[in-house]
Amino acid sequence: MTGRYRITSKLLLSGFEPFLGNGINPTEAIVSALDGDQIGGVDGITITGAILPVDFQHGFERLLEAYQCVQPDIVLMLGLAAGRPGISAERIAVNCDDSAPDNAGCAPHGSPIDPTGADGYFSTLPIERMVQALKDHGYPAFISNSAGTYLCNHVMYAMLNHIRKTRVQVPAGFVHVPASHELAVSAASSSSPGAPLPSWAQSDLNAAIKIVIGVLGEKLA
Ligand code: PCA
Repeated sequence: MTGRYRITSKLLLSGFEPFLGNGINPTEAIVSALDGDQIGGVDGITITGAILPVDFQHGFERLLEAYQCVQPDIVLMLGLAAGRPGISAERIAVNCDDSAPDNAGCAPHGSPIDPTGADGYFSTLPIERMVQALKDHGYPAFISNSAGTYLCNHVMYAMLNHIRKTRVQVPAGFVHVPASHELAVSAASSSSPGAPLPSWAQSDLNAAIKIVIGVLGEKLA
């Protein structure tokens, strides 16, 4: 991230509904817990939450609706990356949908998200500082160089593409979170035996995202 934004800011926080074999999406619980919160006092960040459908046709539509309604100063998108051991700040989104079926049964094979868009967009959030702050608070975190080619990459790409094409200065980016204990337990009991998913307490996931938002609220030098 290279610009500045006001100390008093509106942050749009998105998460997703459950998808594929995951009966729970911990990002839904994070967004519900933080919706309406003010982080950093009266001069801090006010959070508005949006839960998106895991649907190539309607996922970004829902995010854009919330974006246009809230007119946020910052956009932080969240998604579940079941199997990853820590919080991962995504570096880049690519112009490609290529995946297993979404919740509406749509399984794209290498289609561009926007045929007129750039091949990729870098996150405009301070990903290094976000990861460092998480580690400083004792939470495992890392930068990820691929958000995949499913819904998370799709909405990250589409949001950054929209921001670029409308020539506004709104920092935006994506953070993947690991499974919650609840998801790991339900996955272990519903699928074939194997190592359980790495998982975190939901309260730690919520706390970690608050730390990330705290970083976004710091005035950039
Ligand atoms: N994770 C999926 C889509 C929805 C979610 O929470 C992904 O990583 O693309």
